[in-house]
Amino acid sequence: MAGHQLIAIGSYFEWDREAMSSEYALHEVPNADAALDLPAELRAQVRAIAFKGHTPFGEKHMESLPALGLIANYGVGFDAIDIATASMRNIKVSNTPDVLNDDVADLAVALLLAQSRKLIEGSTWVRSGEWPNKGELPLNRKASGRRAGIVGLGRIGREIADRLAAFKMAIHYHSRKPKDTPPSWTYHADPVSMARDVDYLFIALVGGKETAGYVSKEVIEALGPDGLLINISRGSTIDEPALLEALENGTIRGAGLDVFNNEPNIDPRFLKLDNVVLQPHQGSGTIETRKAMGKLQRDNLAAFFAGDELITPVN
Ligand code: 8YV
Repeated sequence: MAGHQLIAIGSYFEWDREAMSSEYALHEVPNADAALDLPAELRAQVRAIAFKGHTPFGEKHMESLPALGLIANYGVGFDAIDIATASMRNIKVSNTPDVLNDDVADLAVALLLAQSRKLIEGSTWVRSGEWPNKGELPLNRKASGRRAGIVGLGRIGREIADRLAAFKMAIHYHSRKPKDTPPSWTYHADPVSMARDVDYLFIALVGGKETAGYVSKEVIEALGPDGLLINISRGSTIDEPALLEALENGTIRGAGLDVFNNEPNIDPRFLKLDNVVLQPHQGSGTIETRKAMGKLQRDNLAAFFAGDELITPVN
């Protein structure tokens, strides 16, 4: 159907494409730079885009779309979008928070369990056919009942903490300000002191310039040789070279990582480590949640074109 012109940047599922093309005159491009090559006549008419992915969308892209009023982001994190420039140009930005909290928090816990209980090694042990010869898997480590620290107690951080509380863990957290939490949870103003006091460090920060390298070498070292670090936020939130060094030297026991710098071409040093569980940025990657994210993105587009308030505005 030909309604408003809509550029969809990134790779969408069939259910999203069908839904978008039933409402709009849809123009799909694989990334932000490809949008620059669309005909000038079309670009001049486009008032909204559906944005997906992690490659930067900045000033030159906004300049090439002179009528742009909305960037509807598919994802809670909007670090790929230059928000300051968008705001300066009166371009609204929306995202897809909350609908993915459960999945991302589930994956954080799964990474901890996979790391502590050596699930990947256990699976290989069985599949290799060597179980009868090799016998029992070498003993792993107890996961429940220890001390967990959450860096960033936002919506996802809170879901992680609630899950860990059910694993009988003592909950510590670090954020800009203390939050309304159960009285037994411990607030830390300083991430280094928190890392010193916990066994597991979960990173649930918002990505972007403000949090780049926030989990510093000092924080990682403070976690200590029995510590595990789990990151489901953005690779950028950690000093990645310091993390690699700590994993290589055994300064910490291990890590569970769903996010990296330069995805999907991650630092090959990660591939040599046997104390890390690696995942391909799949935190929100369930059918249910991805459908909900697409719907929320489209609901924001519809609200914009109807002249209504955005449902989940960013700026
Ligand atoms: C991605 C995510 O958006 O929501 C986020 O911030 O990182 C993910 O859900 C997903 O990879 C789709 O691009």
